[in-house]
Amino acid sequence: MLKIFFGSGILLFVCLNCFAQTKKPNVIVIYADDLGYGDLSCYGATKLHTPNVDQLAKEGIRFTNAHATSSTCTPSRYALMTGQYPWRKQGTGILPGDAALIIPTEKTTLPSLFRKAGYQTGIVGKWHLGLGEQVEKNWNGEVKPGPNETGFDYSFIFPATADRVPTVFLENHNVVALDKSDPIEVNYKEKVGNDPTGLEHPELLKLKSSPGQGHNQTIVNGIGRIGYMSGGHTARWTDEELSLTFLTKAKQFIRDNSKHPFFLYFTLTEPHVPRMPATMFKDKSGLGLRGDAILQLDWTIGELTKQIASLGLTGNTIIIFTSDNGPVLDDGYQDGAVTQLHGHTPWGPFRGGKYSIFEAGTRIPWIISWPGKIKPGVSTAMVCQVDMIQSFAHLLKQTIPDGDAPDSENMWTALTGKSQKGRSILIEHGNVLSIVQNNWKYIEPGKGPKLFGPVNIESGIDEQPQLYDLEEDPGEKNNLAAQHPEKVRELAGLLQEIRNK
Ligand code: NG6
Ligand code: CA
Repeated sequence: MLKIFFGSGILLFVCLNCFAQTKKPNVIVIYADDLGYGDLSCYGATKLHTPNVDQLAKEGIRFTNAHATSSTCTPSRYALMTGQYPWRKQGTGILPGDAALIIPTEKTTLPSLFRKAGYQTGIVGKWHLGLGEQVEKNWNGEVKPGPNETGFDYSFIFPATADRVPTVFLENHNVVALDKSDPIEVNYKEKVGNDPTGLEHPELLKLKSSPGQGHNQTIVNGIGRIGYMSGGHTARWTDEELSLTFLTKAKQFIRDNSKHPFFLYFTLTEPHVPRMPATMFKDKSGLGLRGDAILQLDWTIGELTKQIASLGLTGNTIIIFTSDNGPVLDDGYQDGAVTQLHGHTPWGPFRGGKYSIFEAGTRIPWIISWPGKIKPGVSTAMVCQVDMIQSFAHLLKQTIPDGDAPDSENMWTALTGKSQKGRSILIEHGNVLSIVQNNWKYIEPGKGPKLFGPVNIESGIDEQPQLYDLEEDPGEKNNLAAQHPEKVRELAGLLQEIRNK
């Protein structure tokens, strides 16, 4: 009797074990907005402490040569979703809040790949890839196509950036908490409705707009925005609650799908402008509202991981934490980011920042954790967000049809730390392109300002070719183009070849 009992117990154990082995892992991609390489203490920040993200890094792999495709948001997000370099496609630059959807609905996307593999897919947070078929759209009915038509079963988003109208959430196809008797109208060309603008009424602003940057159109919650909007008063978000709203929805999605494999794309708004964190974070960092917003981001990660643990999902959940482009201090508001920097270096050891073709434009933090499955450590492999789609296709044993995700490479062995070898070639994208191979970086010549004045960031644009040895000179201080004309020719040729593919 006892024997039979033990025998079946072992069998049960073995079966359970098989089940656990074959269970598809949940995947959460956390995408910060404008968070720099040097903004986290696990990446060397000393003026700011980010214990929750640091914990992820401690349990996972921290990449030191990871990239967004581009030094701004929309193109990087386009690449992450589609596996195509954004500079191949017109109209993938920073979008206004009323733009039409730019993600093709008939091609493989990162979420549609997961969906095909049997996952529940959701996005919570910033979208910034356009909505609807055209600019002129009715925000008061179903707004589509959007995330739900590009692979997400569930979406809770805001359309563009926190500094652009409409300042509302959409859940699936509809604006949340909209009073139909107060319809929303959005216009990026001329003023609509009677709400005051920052230009006419600067005295109403609780966060001062920076001169010459254009954040002085419709005022919502005492903050001047880009673009004009009227109506939708009950639907307008409260900036201090933005992040908590996203966290709550993300946690809800995880809870609702805890018995089913899920893919969650959690796109945070921090530390993008306007930085207006919850009251409990204000003044916490000593570095102004930008630092406070990063502390809020870090707290959010802590809350999320706590919930995953409480649901018993830690060992079966892959978390990737990364950012869409490099850092910027004054991106339109006088919020203390410049005046209270106190020696903090958001760009880490790199040159440039958001908008720039220098390294700090696209070199971003990237952490992957999968407790029990991925051995913790640090990786110097060169990886790029455009590679997520092929890498996850590998994990999910899915094939991507020819022609889809054309620039994506399977980096799964690098991402899981089994190899230190990542991409051999990467194209970086600012106002011009650059190419990196074997630590050589060539920046193509271009025309434009050397300094993006209002944001005070070096553009990296030069009419002369630039060549840097990133191994010896990560700060891109010594242009070696004159010393190595053959390298310049070789990389310029290679860049041209890839561009014409
Ligand atoms: C810029 C905005 C900036 C920010 C950025 C988008 C001006 C002068 N500046 O055009 O404030 O909104 O677009 O940031 O309008 S991103 O991270 O979404 O790319
Ligand atoms: Ca961004």
